[in-house]
Amino acid sequence: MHSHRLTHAWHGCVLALAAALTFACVAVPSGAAEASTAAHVSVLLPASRSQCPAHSFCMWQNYDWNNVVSGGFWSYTNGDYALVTWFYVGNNANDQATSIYNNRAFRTAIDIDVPPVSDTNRYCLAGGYADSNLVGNSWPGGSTENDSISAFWHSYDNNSCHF
Ligand SMILES: [Ca+2]
Ligand SMILES: [Ca+2]
Repeated sequence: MHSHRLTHAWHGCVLALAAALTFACVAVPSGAAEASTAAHVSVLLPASRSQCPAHSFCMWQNYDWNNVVSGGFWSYTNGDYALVTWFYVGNNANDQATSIYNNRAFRTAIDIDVPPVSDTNRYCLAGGYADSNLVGNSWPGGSTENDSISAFWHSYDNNSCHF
């Protein structure tokens, strides 16, 4: 499988570079060397919360807001959706999100179901809210939050979701 080999080759390259940088940091622990190393590390990890466009709610299939090697990334930008209305996250994103970032000044709600079947299993996230790993999180009803988000709702301010 050609693409499979490429993925492994890229992964190996990243690991080798990370190991080299770690060694450099330990071997030359001067302030200048540390600054240089930090800059290189940031280049090695381009995918992060910064991947989320302005005024958007974003979800990643993997933890740490990272889809460098694999995994989906989905963004829902303010203005593309009616406000205070539930929307399906889409077939690809449904029940997949493990890290999320509300890169909006306003609140965004999420729900376990679409359309929501009750008021129980939903959250109203504040503007700027971020969670790098939903594993271990639960909905108010007790079920696991990881790989379960199916709907989102854009509020029009940061006071509440105005359900
Ligand atoms: Ca996931
Ligand atoms: Ca769901």
